[in-house]
Amino acid sequence: DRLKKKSVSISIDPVVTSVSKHKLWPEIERVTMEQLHYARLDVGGAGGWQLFAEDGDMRMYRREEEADGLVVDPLKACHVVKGVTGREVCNIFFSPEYRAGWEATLDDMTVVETISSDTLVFLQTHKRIWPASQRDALFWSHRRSVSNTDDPDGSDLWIICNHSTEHPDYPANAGKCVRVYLTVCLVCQTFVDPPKDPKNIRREDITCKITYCSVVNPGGWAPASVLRAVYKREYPKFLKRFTNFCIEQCKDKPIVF
Ligand code: 18C
Repeated sequence: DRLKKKSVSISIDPVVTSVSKHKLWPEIERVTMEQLHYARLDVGGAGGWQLFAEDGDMRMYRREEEADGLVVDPLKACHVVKGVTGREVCNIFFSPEYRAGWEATLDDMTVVETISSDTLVFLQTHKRIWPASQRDALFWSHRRSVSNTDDPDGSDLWIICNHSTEHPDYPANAGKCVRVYLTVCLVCQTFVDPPKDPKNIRREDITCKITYCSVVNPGGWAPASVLRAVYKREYPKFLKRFTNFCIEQCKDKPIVF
């Protein structure tokens, strides 16, 4: 009987194995789960979040914070979008082919490493804001779904986590750009109302709840007043533009749950 048990073969997906052996994997795992936890915390109470933008169902909160004299204000935003699923929204946020369609601050984007189909490393250069230097960002981006046992009405969660990293071929501050350091997450959950047999669900029955969190360290000198003004203008613009882009992309396509 013992011998029989030993001969049972276990098949391990080679892609999953190689991802989990990548040197960044422990960090990707830890930061993604930390960000998910952080995104799910309420903005009320002792967190000190102040509402700075509101438009329809969109709410944006920030905390004024500095690190070594640089503005690093954390941002947390909530939005509710009809007609799209969390999986669709996360797919558009993650996939390189859509980025230029919604990321208005972008000058250039390159995928410098494919760790897995759900984990990429991006190098981006962003538009310059006078009088500061142009910025670039090098970060891993990871997509995953997480089963959701806490909320019986909602579906599983989808999360994209972006976090700055290093790469020997792309050192920071080597050219004209100053490197920014970011930790960003987008967490989405789909709700169907009224509850229906899955094959009869139409886009108008679907709602996607979005939480977006971001901390960006500007990496070098930038006047605080200009930076806070850019922040106040660009984040609401981003979330509206991005969610409208998702609605447009999905509207005539079959629903992807
Ligand atoms: O999360 C978002 N996008 C993802 C995919 O691109 C990813 C990238 C985040 C980039 C973070 C910001 C990088 C620097 C931007 C420079 C500002 C350009 C503004 C141009 C205006 C004409 O996670 C969505 C990101 C939405 C970004 C909103 C703006 C954030 C500003 C934060 C300040 C950063 C420091 C800028 C230094 C110069 C300021 C004087």
